[in-house]
Amino acid sequence: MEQTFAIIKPDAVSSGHTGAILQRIEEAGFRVAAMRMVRMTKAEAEGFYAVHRERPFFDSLTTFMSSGPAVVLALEAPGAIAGWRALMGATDPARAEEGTLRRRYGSSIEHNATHGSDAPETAAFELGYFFRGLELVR
Ligand code: FUP
Repeated sequence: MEQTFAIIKPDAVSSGHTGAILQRIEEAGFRVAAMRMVRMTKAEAEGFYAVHRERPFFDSLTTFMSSGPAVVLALEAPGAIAGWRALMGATDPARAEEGTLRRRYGSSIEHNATHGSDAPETAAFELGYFFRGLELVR
């Protein structure tokens, strides 16, 4: 069994798509091991995306991620990391496959509705950034 870290980003929360995305998550067979609504500060968003700090989109991305409430999740399934990235689709919604969450709910490469860890090491860092061990419910 594998765990991954997911975010329903501020664009999807503010446009009222939280419930629909959670339904897709459950229908796809993920177990929700932890879930919380957060309003990140700019500094918290910068810490989360620290690997991107040299990228030209860093300031805009972290401003967006701290612009309103988001939902953070720990998702569990066999192959959860790759499975959740497949359900999300490509980073740019315009390039994401039909039927994926980013295609359906994203509106730009920045406002792309969802986040998912890309590897076991990033999943471990990202889960630990938002959840204490005690919050991962069995
Ligand atoms: P992903 O792993 O699919 O979330 O994509 P990346 O790690 O490449 O990018 C992280 C986040 O940066 C994306 F979710 C959206 C944002 N981003 C931009 O805003 N502009 C870009 O050109 C690339 C990424």
